[in-house]
Amino acid sequence: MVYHASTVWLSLALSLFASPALARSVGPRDPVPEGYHAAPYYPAPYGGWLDSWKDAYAKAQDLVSQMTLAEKTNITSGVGIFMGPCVGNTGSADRLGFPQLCLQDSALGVSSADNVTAFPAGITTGATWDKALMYARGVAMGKEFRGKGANVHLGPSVGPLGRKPLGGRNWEGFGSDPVLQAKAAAQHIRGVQEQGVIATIKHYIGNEQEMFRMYNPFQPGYSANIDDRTLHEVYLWPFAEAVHAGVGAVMTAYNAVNGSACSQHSNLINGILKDELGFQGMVMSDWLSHISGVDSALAGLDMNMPGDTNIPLFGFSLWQYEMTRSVLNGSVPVDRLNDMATRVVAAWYKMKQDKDHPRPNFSSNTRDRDGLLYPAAVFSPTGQVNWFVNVQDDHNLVARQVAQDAITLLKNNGSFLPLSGSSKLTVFGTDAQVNPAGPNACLNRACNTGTLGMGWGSGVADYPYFDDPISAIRKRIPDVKFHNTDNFPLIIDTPSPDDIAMVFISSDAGENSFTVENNHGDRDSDKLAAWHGGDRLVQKAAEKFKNVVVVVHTVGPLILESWIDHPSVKAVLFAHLPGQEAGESLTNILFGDVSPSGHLPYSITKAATDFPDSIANLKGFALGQVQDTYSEGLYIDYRSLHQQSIQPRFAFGHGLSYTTFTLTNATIQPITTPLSFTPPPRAPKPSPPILPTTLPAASEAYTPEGFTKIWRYLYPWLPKHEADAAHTIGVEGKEKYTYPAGYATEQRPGPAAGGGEGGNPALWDVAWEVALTVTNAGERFAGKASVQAYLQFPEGGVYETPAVQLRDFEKTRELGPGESERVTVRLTRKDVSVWDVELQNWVVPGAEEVGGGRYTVWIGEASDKLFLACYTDTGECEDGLEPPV
Ligand SMILES: *[C@@H]1O[C@H](CO)[C@@H](O)[C@H](O)[C@H]1NC(C)=O
Ligand SMILES: *[C@@H]1O[C@H](CO)[C@@H](O)[C@H](O)[C@H]1NC(C)=O
Ligand SMILES: *[C@@H]1O[C@H](CO)[C@@H](O)[C@H](O)[C@H]1NC(C)=O
Ligand SMILES: *[C@@H]1O[C@H](CO)[C@@H](O)[C@H](O)[C@H]1NC(C)=O
Ligand SMILES: *[C@@H]1O[C@H](CO)[C@@H](O)[C@H](O)[C@H]1NC(C)=O
Ligand SMILES: CC(=O)N[C@H]1CO[C@H](CO)[C@@H](O)[C@@H]1O
Ligand SMILES: CC(=O)N[C@H]1CO[C@H](CO)[C@@H](O)[C@@H]1O
Repeated sequence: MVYHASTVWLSLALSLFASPALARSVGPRDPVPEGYHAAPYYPAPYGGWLDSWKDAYAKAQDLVSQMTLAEKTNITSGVGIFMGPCVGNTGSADRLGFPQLCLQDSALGVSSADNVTAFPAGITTGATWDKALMYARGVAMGKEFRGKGANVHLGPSVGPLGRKPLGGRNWEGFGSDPVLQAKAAAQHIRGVQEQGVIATIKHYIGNEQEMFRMYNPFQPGYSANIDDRTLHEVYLWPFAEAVHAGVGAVMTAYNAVNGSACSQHSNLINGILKDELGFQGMVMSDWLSHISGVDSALAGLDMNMPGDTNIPLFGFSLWQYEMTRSVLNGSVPVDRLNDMATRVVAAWYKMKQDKDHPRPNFSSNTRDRDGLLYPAAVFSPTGQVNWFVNVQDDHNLVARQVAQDAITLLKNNGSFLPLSGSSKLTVFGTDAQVNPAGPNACLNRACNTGTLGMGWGSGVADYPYFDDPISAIRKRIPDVKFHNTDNFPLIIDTPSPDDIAMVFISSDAGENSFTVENNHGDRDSDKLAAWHGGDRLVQKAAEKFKNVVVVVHTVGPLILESWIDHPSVKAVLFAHLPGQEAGESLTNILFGDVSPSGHLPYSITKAATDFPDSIANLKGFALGQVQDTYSEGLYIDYRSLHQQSIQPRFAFGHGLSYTTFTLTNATIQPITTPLSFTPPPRAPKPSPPILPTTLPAASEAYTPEGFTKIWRYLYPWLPKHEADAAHTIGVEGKEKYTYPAGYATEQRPGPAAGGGEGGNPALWDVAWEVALTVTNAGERFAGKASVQAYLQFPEGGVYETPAVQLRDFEKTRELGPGESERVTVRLTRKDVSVWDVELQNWVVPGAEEVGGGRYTVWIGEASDKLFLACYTDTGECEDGLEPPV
């Protein structure tokens, strides 16, 4: 979440409510539905016990051991919103050479900055189904964040996961499936962090709609009520994979889970993230979601962003000077603050930011060269804030490749596409041309004017330029007719039978901080219809023209029924959200330079009601806490449709090519088998070395003499008398903080499901490998094939599982006619496991100990094109089968 400086004064109107007394402790909660509970989990596990982080922790401990109390509290909190160049700026420990950290949005590029690349959005990247491109986009983005001097990249986003088609921020992530999200996120994280930038997996967890997500003085954020198995097998899955990939930071979500706010949920942070998943980096709050001081620290939060309470700009924080006081008075144990600070510094060392990491050379607050250094201060010094460093390099190439390889051909009746250069084309729709006021005319892209390249909110970046579809089409067909309107013209030349209408339509969504055309972040107003009457525009064009091609820029699925079967509608392309490279990426496909190879990262149903109410609808206003209960369990997207035997219009994973592929000669190879029912026991959790826990001297908290404070900037210091008073309480130990129920101080041994980054290391043992030959069976076009592997669990058994679940995918290189490639997909122990809530562990339902059973690995180009299967019991593969669903 990001406020622009121009909204500062708006926020001031909230001044009536500005008081630290608004803090909400973990204490009494609003009632959640029967059976959902947020069990306490204390204490916060120390970081530093895993080999992969050992060196970083050794250096971090050395540095933190030299820090004063005020230095430690300084680096674990922001210094206030708009108090520096980045959307988040921490305090520093300058004396020891530890700088302020710059935390910057977004998941698709450096936000609020000039001379950067506006990459295709996450949903577009997911639609490529191409791990190499997911990685390459991460590499390019990491270079840009580093080049601008950011330490922390606030991406990737895998939460929302895309449970609700109407959800506002689904497009920031990679698609409505845990494995697609997980593999894309892992590639992205690897790419970004290899450039020395800390990636942040967000938003942890259950942020599946925008409306009512935030705590405010009148109402708590909604509660996502999720049962343990669903959490593990669906929503946590991509977070676990991100931790396994070594992600340096996690951001908590605005909403609550089971009634307890994510920023202070001890079970989610201490229990699941830090103990079970063994997360070694730092956990930050989402912007202005910090609602308790001591309690959030005890629950495992390591960094408060941007430093303020949830009402910003008054110079109030629940940490900084209050954290200093809480440690001095004995409420927050010294070892907790040490661990918080060490986690922050360890992430910094892990990405080698101690070696020549650039300082921020841009400002999120202005595009001018000079500006206020601390815009939120009442009196701020000014100086140079923008150096206009161009970090784009040749990243337009990877951006275009992603945009192009994501384009998903849903329908192509009679091989209508590709077009020839002599096609007689008439283009309709405002979505074909860039916003006439400029691509960045709307603050945070909070409008849907012109070609839709990204959604709105904090998850955006400024376009350096915009290659729009109409300009790219004119390069091919200079005299193309263009009706830049969403109303079909009343008078139009009668088209001849070979005239082609190309209609551009869109659907937008974004963050709840902005409302666009009555959509409050989520698509609550337009729902699953095209905006601006786009469906009507297609119908009118189809009445008039014999040949219609529809191009859709969209944040997610739409209902296409009003025109999809019209005989004039020959071809439909989903171009998703292409970012700056919307034009040539599209014409390369339209005119057949390359075959389309994108595949749907979600299902497109015939009716919104094809999903149960808990998925299909947003939760509306309620008195007290809005309750969003995941009563559908594991059954979202295609899992839900299979369960109900409902045929979608276009299935998850669907995508056509100009050529055809055959998948043959499959083999299945056991690797680490037989599998025991539960993973081999984890290694005991070593006790990491810890720093001394003696109460610091009060003097470590004194404001230095002669220091001139900037009014409303957040500092870690206390006036001498306050520091002394807090210290006295801490030494006497008579006044006790009222700790939350279940509070404990003894480090736990760590759960059986843990043991490494992401969980028990054995979960990543490859159990089976399936290899197959993909051949381009066409005669004219080259193309890339998507190979998708879906797992069917053994029949019977005590664990009910979805009919099939995506477990791995690969994309071939471009294969010429007749060319082949051997492709391998893999199943890990985790892939063939389910989460047993009694055992609190991953179990293998087909293990021999429990009677064995056949797993079927279905391979195909889409979830409804599964004709090839391999069996784990016989080790055989069969072709030409009826699909299982
Ligand atoms: C939420 O409540 C359900 C039902 O009791 C439980 O299975 C799950 O573990 C709880 N989740 C968290 C994160 O506490
Ligand atoms: C805290 O950080 C701010 C901003 O970098 C800095 O001015 C101040 O000196 C720091 N305080 C300590 C104790 O290092
Ligand atoms: C210590 O200070 C914190 C922060 O102001 C406060 O919440 C807590 O109640 C205090 N604890 C004691 C024992 O005074
Ligand atoms: C596909 O095109 C053929 C003619 O080429 C037509 O008969 C048929 O109705 C079309 N199908 C759809 C679904 O539009
Ligand atoms: C089939 O796969 C096997 C095993 O990888 C390989 O040796 C063989 O050459 C393949 N045959 C064809 C026709 O692709
Ligand atoms: C190369 C480039 O795009 N430079 C731009 C960097 O940003 C400044 C300010 O917006 C522009 O004037 C430059 O053209
Ligand atoms: C504040 C700061 O470090 N600015 C630097 C940003 O990058 C440019 C170009 O590398 C430098 O000249 C600035 O000093």
